[in-house]
Amino acid sequence: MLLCATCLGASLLLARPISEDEANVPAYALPPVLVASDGSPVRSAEDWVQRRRPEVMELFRSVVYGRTPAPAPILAEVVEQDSQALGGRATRRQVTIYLLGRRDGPFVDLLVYSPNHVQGKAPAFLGLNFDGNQATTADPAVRLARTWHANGKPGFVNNRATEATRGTGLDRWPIDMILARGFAVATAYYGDIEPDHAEGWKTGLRAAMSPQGAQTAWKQDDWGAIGAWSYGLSRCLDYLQTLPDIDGSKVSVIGHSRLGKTSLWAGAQDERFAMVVSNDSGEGGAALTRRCFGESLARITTAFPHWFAPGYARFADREHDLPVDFHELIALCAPRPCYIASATEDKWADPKGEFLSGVGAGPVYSLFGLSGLGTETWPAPATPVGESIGYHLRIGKHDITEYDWDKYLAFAERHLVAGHRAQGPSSIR
Ligand code: GTR
Repeated sequence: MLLCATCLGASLLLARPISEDEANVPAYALPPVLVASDGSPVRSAEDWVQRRRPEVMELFRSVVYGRTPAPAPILAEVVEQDSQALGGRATRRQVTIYLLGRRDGPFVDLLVYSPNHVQGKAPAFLGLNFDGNQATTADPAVRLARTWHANGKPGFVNNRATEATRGTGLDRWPIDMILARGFAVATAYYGDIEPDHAEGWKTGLRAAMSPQGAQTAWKQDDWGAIGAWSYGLSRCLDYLQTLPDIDGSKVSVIGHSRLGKTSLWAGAQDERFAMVVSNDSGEGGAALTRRCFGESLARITTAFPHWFAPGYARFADREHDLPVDFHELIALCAPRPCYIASATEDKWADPKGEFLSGVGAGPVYSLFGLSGLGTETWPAPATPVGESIGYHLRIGKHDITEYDWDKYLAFAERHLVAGHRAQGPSSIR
């Protein structure tokens, strides 16, 4: 059995040790995605949309991520705009989005760059970031994040970002490349929506949307932080859809790791997202939890209890009783294009389990006459595959890199940009 150093301590506390050995994957049967709760088969796209999809949504809401409240109208204030940003290549907007329409309520500072060379409306990528908008770019005009951030990373002092954090996440946000390919890019700090720790909800969106505020006693199926972050993404989309230079019907939602779990849940719930990208999302994201490979349900709900509906933890070490698995989360994206990516050294996220989720979602894409991954064989590293579901296994560690973005851009070009589609799947190689 292989154990990563950071998991070793935690695994000792769990009933079933963490395993990163394929030999320890138990025999499992996935919940059949195309069998309705009454046992009847689902045979058409219409039947999926009308009958089965709502059932699967309900399972993810009631058991995994919790129930998202009805959206409130936003109030968006453009605080800074420059039509000649980045040496004239982009229009930059910095916008404060008041999530509940009130200036004294929770807000998100959204950074948007749209490419000046695109005539008309550009398709876009929208994703949350880990360290503030200032970390995603060296652009000195980008404002520092204003909300709580864990201390520990260099440049965060007294739980706030300082100038020293500017541009520290450039590798994860190849903004020039995205713009050059004709896409706009929008990003916001996830901690604006809710600080990422067990008590973070008390000063975040979830308390602000609860009648009991910070005194709320959460029920089993109430929403967790992933639900709150996803809600924030949808509100950012509300704003993007108002812009004259962005095509609001061609916005891809993207996220890495915990924010990849978030992009999947955002894309599942909000069908206005035209494409969904999960980068190394792992357990509680793209990975099949029944494989019990790498991070487990028990481990994730122990280490990060606030991410999920409180009731999700009752399936710790009982994955086989879970009425859903994560291939069905990918299926909720259908028929929209969905890209899942893994990394060879990211065993904690179960790369093969992430791929197999895509395989498991395939039958739903087939109902729409679409080919999903187009293969059931886990591809070799650095060999992208897929039609309506994309997949690659990047060589390297848990991260999101230019290699990943290049593949997501090619996939988006193929599916969302007229003219590119005709090139067919080979354009992704
Ligand atoms: C890890 C967690 C993963 C993943 C990752 C991240 O600690 O176990 O599920 O979400 O954090 O977000 O970087």
